[in-house]
Amino acid sequence: MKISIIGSGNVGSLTAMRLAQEGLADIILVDIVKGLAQGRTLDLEDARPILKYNYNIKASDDISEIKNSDIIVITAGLTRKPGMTREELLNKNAQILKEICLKIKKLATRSIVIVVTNPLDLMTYLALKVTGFKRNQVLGMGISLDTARFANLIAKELNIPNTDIEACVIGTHGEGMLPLPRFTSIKGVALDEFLDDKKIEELLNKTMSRGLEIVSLLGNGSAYFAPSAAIVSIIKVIAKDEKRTIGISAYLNGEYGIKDICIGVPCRLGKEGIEKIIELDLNKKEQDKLSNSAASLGQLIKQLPS
Ligand code: A3D
Repeated sequence: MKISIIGSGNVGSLTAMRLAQEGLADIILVDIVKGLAQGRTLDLEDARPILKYNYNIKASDDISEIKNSDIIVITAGLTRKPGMTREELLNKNAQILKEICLKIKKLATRSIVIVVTNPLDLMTYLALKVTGFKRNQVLGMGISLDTARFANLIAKELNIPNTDIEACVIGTHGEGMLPLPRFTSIKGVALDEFLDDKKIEELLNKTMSRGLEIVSLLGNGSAYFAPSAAIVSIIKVIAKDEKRTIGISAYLNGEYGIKDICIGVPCRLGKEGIEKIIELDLNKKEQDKLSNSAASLGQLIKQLPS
C-alpha cells in the first residue's frame, strides 16, 4: 500500500511518523517548500535503527511522486493564527487545495483522499468537486478529533479512563460543531446519569473552544498531536477494511435532510472509504442545529473557486 501525505508541516510529518511506526504502508511525504519534506524524512529514517524497524519513507517537493497512491492525506495549507476563525482561512487554503486536487485527479484516480486542511468541511467539499471522485473516496478528518476532545474532557471531569467513554460529535469542524450528550455514554450508561445539565453544558463549550484554546496558548500554529492520531486511526480502519464507524466529514445527498454539503456525521469506513453514512435519530433541536450549520456552509460554498 502507498500512502502520500501532502504538506510536511506539523500535522503531516507527525502523521508520517505515526504511520511509519504502524508499518501500514510505504509513505511519501511531499511539501512545496524545498528541502522540508526531505529534511523531515531523513530525520524519520534515522529513527529506524533505534526502533529496530525498517519502514519505507520517501520525500519529495515534486507532487508527481503521489502517482497511484492508495490513500492521500492533504495537510497542506495555512493554520489559524490566534483570533482567526477557520472560515477566514477559506480563500488562501482553497487555492492551495484546488491546485493539489487537480494533480490528484490526474495522478491517483483510485485513491481515497483524506482532507485535513481547514476550514475542513469546505475543503472536503472542494476536494470532492475538483477531483470529481465518487463521494465514498473523499472524506474529511475533523469531528473524530472533536469527539476525542469531548471524551477526554468527560474522562478528566469524572476521573475515569477514556476507554470507558463512547462520545458523539457531529456537525462542522468549527463554529457549527455539535457534541451530542444524548448519544454519549459511559459503558453504555447515558452521560446525564453522571453529570448534571450545567456540567454537561460546560463540557460542550470547552469541547467547542478546545482548538482555539490550543491555538491561543501556542501563539503560533495549531494542534498536531491529537490531529495526527485521529488521521492515523481513520487510515487504519480503511487500510485494514475494519468497517468501523467513525465521525468524518462526508458528502450528504439527502441524508439528515441535507443536500450537496460535506459535514461531520458518523460513517462506516472500510477499504472503499465511506461505506455507509449512519443517520442518528436526532430530536428537533439537534436536527435544527445541524441544518443551520449546513445552511451556513452552503453560504460559504459559494465563495469556493470553481
Ligand atoms: P503547518 O505546520 O504550517 O504545515 C503546513 C504545510 O503545508 C507547510 O509545510 C507548507 O509548506 C505546506 N504547503 C503549503 N502549500 C502547499 C502545497 N501547495 N503543496 C504542498 N505543501 C504545501 O500546518 P499544520 O501541519 O499544523 O496544519 C496543516 C493544515 O491542517 C492547516 O490548514 C490546519 O488548519 C489544518 N488542521 C486541521 C485539523 C483538523 O482537525 C481538521 C487539525 C490540525 C490542523
